[in-house]
Amino acid sequence: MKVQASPKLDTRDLAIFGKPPAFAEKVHVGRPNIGNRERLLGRINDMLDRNWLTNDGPYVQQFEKQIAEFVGVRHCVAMCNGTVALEIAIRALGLTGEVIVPSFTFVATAHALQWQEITPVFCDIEQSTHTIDPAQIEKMITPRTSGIIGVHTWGRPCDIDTLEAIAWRRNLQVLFDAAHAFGCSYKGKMIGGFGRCEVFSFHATKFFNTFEGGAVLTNDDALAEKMRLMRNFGFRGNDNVIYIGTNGKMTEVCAAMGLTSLESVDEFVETNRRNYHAYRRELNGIPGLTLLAYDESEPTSYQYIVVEVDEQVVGLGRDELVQVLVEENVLARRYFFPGCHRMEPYRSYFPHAALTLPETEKLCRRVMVLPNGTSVDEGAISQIGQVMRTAVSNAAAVRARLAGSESSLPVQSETATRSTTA
Ligand code: T4K
Repeated sequence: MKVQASPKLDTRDLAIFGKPPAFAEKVHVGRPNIGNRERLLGRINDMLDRNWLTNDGPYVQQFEKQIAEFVGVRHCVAMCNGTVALEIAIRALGLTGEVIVPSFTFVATAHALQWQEITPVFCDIEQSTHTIDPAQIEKMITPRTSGIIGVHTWGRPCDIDTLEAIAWRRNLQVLFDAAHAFGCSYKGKMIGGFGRCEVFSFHATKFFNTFEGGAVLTNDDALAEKMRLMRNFGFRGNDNVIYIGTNGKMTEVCAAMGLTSLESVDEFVETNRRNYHAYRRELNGIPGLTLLAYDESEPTSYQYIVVEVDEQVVGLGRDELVQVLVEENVLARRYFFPGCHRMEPYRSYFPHAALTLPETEKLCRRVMVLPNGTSVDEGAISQIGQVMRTAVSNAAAVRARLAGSESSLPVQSETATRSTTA
């Protein structure tokens, strides 16, 4: 990544005013971390020599063992991706009818339910935590409710104790979408061991990746056994299918990447941590911008650099600020925009859902995520911070300029957003 020489100290230095972008190449959110290439290639060569490419091969078995040890949980069932892992976990737990989930999540959480004709019932989040609001959950329980899926958004655990207590009291199952939360912990215990089970994603864009991949972790022996059957068509031994199943297997090459990533996991976290603190320094004191904080007394991955934009204070909306950054080749992302409840098929099924999700609605309009990981360094972060500072300090001029230009973002204005719920 090459930072262009000129600092962006003045409005006229910004790319939206026709100056060269801050970065010669695009800087992405979710650029994969690659560990030791030689060790990865060595493993791939061994795999090719063995001529064993998938179907519970030696790398997958080793990967499962090491992940289970890392997290401190009895079973890790590796899968081809996080979405299929969620689907299998949901099915193995026998969830039916309705399941309560936050709408502020990646759409896979909801799809994994709806794919099996289970209705995701969207619950609001707490503004301070960005995770499901336990106080709202109770109001959404009906006789058809079979479970709750909490999402550890940004790797910050949801209120696990309260969710488990509600589930116990109301005789519901609780599981966690921990796609963001590998390497994070809750009250001193690693995420992976809570609820009936927890689901990780190891997609390329996660700080710890297996190219594509996921896993379900559980301390429940019978549940783990059931999920192993389900991910392999229900086969127990040759020609003996004892259960309905699908193909959820992780391949050997993905496990090879996972084993290699695991060797570098501390390094990845340290890079993220350093970058997070650099962002803290750079964004400090910019009025109206709040960088989401991590609880540093707990292990965390520091993967997500989440900024909330208060339009009233900044004088620019989140979308405008994202547009300024995109023109500088910084591909900041609007996370979980516009919210699952505004995506199909949910938008058609529940046209009035927004009325019960005020905090989700607000957050979807305010949040953006900035690049992190091994592909950015302090120099790049300093330049990104400078662009944001300059844009905010000159909000009126920036807004006027953007109003006269074509937006590259598929912007859904607040007015347009509201009208879809009416
Ligand atoms: N639950 C939650 C809470 C999740 O966040 C996710 C996944 C899931 C469940 C499901 O897990 P998986 O089935 O995915 O394992 C990405 C990821 O595809 C997805 O894994 C992730 N969450 C979601 C939040 O983000 P996109 O649509 O943002 O990906 P994409 O292709 O736009 O890539 C993002 C950026 O990363 C791009 O700017 C380019 C860069 N990139 C991406 C890839 C794949 C690279 O530089 N190299 C690459 O190889 O969905």
